[in-house]
Amino acid sequence: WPQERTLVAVKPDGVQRRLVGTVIERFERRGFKLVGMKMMQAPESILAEHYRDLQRQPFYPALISYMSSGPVVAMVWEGHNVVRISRTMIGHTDSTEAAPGTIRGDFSIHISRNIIHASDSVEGAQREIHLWFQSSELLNWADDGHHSSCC
Ligand code: YYY
Ligand code: MG
Repeated sequence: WPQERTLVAVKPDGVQRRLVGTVIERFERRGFKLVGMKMMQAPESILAEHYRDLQRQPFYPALISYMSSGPVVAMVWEGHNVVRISRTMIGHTDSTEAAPGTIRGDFSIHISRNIIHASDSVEGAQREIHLWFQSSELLNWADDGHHSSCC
């Protein structure tokens, strides 16, 4: 069946705190497949579209400023139920509520510096993947067994 995909992004505070490797390790260890990844200074045009539903929130200007404050690492992960499982793995938006064992629960103490983004629905994931990535940047590679044997 067609595999589900989601957009995950390590936010500027996660990059500053050298948590990119930790995030990748957790997603790989869970069993998901990395099909796209890039480091970028997120343009305001992408951020405005990405957070379009939050434009009227009081924290919106600070959110855009924070997301523009340094590079992010955007990734597309693939696998069964990856959207819902990723949300569970990153934890509650508000660090106060984020359970230990989740990425936010292990590494964040404030909602405005919560390390990581993950899409919150399958439809949202499709929208965000197309917003952040060209289709040519997504690699549909096959597991061929070489990683577990050979040389
Ligand atoms: O999807 P998620 O990131 O968990 O939360 P959203 O409700 O989509 O909000 C996006 C982003 O906005 C959140 O990760 C931090 C920021 N934010 C904030 O700074 N203050 C709030 N009261 C709510 C959200
Ligand atoms: Mg969200």
